[in-house]
Amino acid sequence: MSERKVKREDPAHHTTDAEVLAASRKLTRRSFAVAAIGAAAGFGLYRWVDYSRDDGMQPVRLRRAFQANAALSRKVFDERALAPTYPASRAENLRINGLIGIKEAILPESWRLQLVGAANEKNFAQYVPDVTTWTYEYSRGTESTEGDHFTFVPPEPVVNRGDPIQERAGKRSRGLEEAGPSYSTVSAGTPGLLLAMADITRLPANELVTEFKCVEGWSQITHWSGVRMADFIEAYPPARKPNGSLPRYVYMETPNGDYYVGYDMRVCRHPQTLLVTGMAGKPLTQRHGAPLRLHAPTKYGYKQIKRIGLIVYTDLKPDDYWTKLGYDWYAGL
Ligand SMILES: Nc1nc2c(c(=O)[nH]1)N[C@H]1C(S)=C(S)[C@@H](COP(=O)(O)O)O[C@H]1N2
Ligand SMILES: [Mo]
Repeated sequence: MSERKVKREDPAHHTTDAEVLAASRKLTRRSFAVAAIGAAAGFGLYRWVDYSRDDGMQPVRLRRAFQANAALSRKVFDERALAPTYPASRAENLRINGLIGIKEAILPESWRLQLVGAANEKNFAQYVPDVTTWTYEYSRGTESTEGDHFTFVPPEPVVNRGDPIQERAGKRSRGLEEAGPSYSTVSAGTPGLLLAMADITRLPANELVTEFKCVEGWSQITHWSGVRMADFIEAYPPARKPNGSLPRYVYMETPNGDYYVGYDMRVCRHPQTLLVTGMAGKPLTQRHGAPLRLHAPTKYGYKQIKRIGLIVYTDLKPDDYWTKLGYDWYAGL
């Protein structure tokens, strides 16, 4: 794996990889202590919690305890610290968990990344006056890629809930899953860039072997490949406000808008946050989020959106699927 060093100064928080590494080492021992306390507390809870959910998340009764822990872990695992990395030989096959927004197999050639909020967007060849007119196409059959079997689930009927965001001519309703529609999605007539995969894979390639942690209590060492989100942000920088400041947040959603995640800009600029195109040395499979998903190793799995269709740079704190259902926004480990 290649751990490319960031040589220039990071203007977002003035830290270099070396500083980040030093901070990370200092914090490791304390993280262990907290993990041990968490595990002890968790043991007691396991006996009375109902595990009826099948969406890859904790039962409701665990959420309150999780939120209390989150405030603590934020202090312990600073967002600038580096997550530990492992030799590729230790990587496992990541299980598939959570299919919100990706139940239908997308036709890869119909995929584009909509980017809203980039600086000088009209100067890009990929500029379009309305990103929302892009139509994603879905497969009518079944997709099977090397053990990752994708079963086609028929699209749900269009239900008009009277939400103006959903009234997009000829398009399926959005936000039909538990958390409902996102208030951060972009409305018709929003200009931006429509990026193809080549616009992303032209950026420096990176590999990373990290421990992937789901909030429901399992973790696996996973081998990722893709490009740094920080490099993406440098290639397609956010527009500054008149006072010169950069937007504080990044919003992402699936092409159908059903799953959506909000991030602090510094999380997206973290040197280990990747736009992932491959896993275990192979192209990413659809149920792991092909063609493009996020990996942020300082965050729990629910912040690691699979199948990104839209990225928005914004100063308004974005809507976030699981935060709406009671989970912590920071989702720090
Ligand atoms: N689009 C989408 N992304 C998602 C989810 C989801 O349901 N839909 N679930 C999240 C959760 S809770 C986890 S643990 C990880 C699981 O990723 P994996 O299936 O590649 O293991 O995806 C995250 N990203
Ligand atoms: Mo998860």
